[in-house]
Amino acid sequence: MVEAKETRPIQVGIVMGSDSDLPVMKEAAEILDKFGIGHEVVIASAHRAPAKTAAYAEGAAERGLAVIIAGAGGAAHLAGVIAALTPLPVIGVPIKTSALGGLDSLYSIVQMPGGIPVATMAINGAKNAGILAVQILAVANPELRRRVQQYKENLAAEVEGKAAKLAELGIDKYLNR
Ligand code: RP5
Repeated sequence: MVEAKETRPIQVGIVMGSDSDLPVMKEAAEILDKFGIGHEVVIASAHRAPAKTAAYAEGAAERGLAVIIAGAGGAAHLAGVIAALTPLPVIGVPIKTSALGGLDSLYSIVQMPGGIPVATMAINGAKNAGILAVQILAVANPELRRRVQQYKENLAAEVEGKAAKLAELGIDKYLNR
């Protein structure tokens, strides 16, 4: 469940090219909520609303944002354009498309020219975008870093739990639980 009204200081901007990206991009918001990080969710297309996109990117650092996550599909230039216009780190999320499966989005986002990096996630990798944003913020926040560490330890414990269950039950019983 993602909060509708943000009351925390906004540290991360989640931007997407269309509301059709929202079902994927909400996974980034959910991670930020899990770690208690204030964020905003914005629709701003590089092609359909270039002036809005430029104004958002140019004003983000001054407004106190620390990281921008940008998701788009197809000719996905949103993350790159934002990265060109802000000194903040930009994390790109290629959205899966029906025509080309998201490879179009991935290539559009990942193949940035030297000097303007976009940290590109997997296709539909909004969850990892949220985690990476938290890790960037955690560099200067020991308490947040401790919680990231705990998150990773929980993942390892889940794997251990599954491995133990598989060893106990065998393949068929494990799959038919
Ligand atoms: C991109 O075009 C958006 O990021 C979206 O992934 C894709 C399709 O947009 P809609 O036609 O669904 O609005 O700019």
